[in-house]
Amino acid sequence: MDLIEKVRSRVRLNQEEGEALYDLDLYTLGELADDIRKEKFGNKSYFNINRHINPTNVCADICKFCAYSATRKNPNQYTLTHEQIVEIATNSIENGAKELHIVSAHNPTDGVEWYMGAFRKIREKFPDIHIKSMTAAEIDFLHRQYGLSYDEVIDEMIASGVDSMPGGGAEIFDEKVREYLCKGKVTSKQWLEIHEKWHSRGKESNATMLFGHIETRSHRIDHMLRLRDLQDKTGGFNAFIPLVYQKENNYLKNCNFPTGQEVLKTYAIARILLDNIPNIKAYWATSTINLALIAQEFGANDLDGTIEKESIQSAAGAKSANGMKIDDFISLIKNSGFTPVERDSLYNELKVYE
Ligand code: V47
Repeated sequence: MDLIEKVRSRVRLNQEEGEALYDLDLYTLGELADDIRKEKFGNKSYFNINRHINPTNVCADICKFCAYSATRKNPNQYTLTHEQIVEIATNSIENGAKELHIVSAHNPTDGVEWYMGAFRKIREKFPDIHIKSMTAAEIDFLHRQYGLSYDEVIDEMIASGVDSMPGGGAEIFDEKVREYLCKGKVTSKQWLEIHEKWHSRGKESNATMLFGHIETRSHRIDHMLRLRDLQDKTGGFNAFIPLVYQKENNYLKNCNFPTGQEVLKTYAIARILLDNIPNIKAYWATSTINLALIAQEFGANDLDGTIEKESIQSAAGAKSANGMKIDDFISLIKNSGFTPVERDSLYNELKVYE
C-alpha cells in the first residue's frame, strides 16, 4: 500500500512515513487531512471565550526562544499580587470569559503559596470558572525549587481549584535540540511523566510543539509520535497545538523560519499522525489569524479563543497583545466558510453560530 492509500485507509503511520508526508504536495496533503477533519467535525470550527493571565515574568530558567521572561533584553520585571490577579479575572468573567488560562514564568522568590493561593482566591469567588493553569514546566520548577514531588504539586493544584493543564513547555522533545533551546528546564521525559500523572487523576490537558526554529521535520514527527504513544496509554490529551516560533527580542537566531506552506503542512501532518488526539488547534496568536483560517482546510478544527490579552508570543513579535473581539472572531470563521462553535475548555459545545 502506498502512503496516500495508507492515510485514506486510516492506517497508523510510523516515523519514516510521517517524514514522507512532508514530501507530498501541499494540496494532496491538505485534502487528506481535511477528509479526516470533516469525518470528525463536519463543517464546525471551534473557539472559546478565554482570558490569558501571565502573573509574573520573573524566571529562574533561560530559554533562548523566550522574549517574555525578564532578562537583559527585557529588564521590566513584574509580579502580580493575588488581588490584582483576582481583579483581572473578575473583569474578564464579567465580560463573558469562560476560561482563565494562567501561565507564569518560574519565579524563584514568591513560593508555592503565591502560585496556589491565586487559584484558591479565584475559585472562592467564581466556583464555576474553568481554570487552565500550570504547564508541566512550572510544575517541574516548583519541584526543583521547593522540593515537592510532582504528585504533591499536582494534588495541591487540584485542591486549589485547577481544572486542566495547558500544553506549554513541551517545545521540541528531541534531547539535543532541547538542550540547546532550554537546558535545565523540564526534560522531555519529565514533561510526559507529569502529563501522565495528571491524566491518571482523570484530568485533561493539552500538548504544544514549538516549531520553525532550529528543529528539523524529523524532530517534529518524533515529537508528535511521543505524544501519540502517551495518548495511547492515558487518553488525556484534548488538543495538540503547533506553535509557530516568533523571532523578535530573544536569543535564538539562525533559524529555519517556516514558510506558510510549511506551517500548513505541519497542521495537516498533525491531523493525520495524531489519530488519537481529537483536536488540532491553530493558535492564531502564532500562526497569524489569516493562516489559522486557512488551516481550517488543512486539518485544524479549533482556533483557540478571544484571549483578551497575550504577553508571551506578542513579546516575541506576534500581533496578539490585545486578543480578538468575539464578533470579529465569529464573522471571520463564518466568512471562511465554516460554522463557528463556541466550546468550553473540555470541548463541550456551548453555542453554534449558524
Ligand atoms: O511553552 C515561548 C511558547 C508556550 C515563544 O494549552 C513561544 O491551550 C512562539 O503553551 N514564539 C506557552 N512561541 C503558550 C502555550 C499555549 C498557548 C495557547 C494555548 C495553549 C493551550 C497553550 O509559548 C511555551 C513556548 O513554547 N513560546 N516563546 C516564541 N518566541
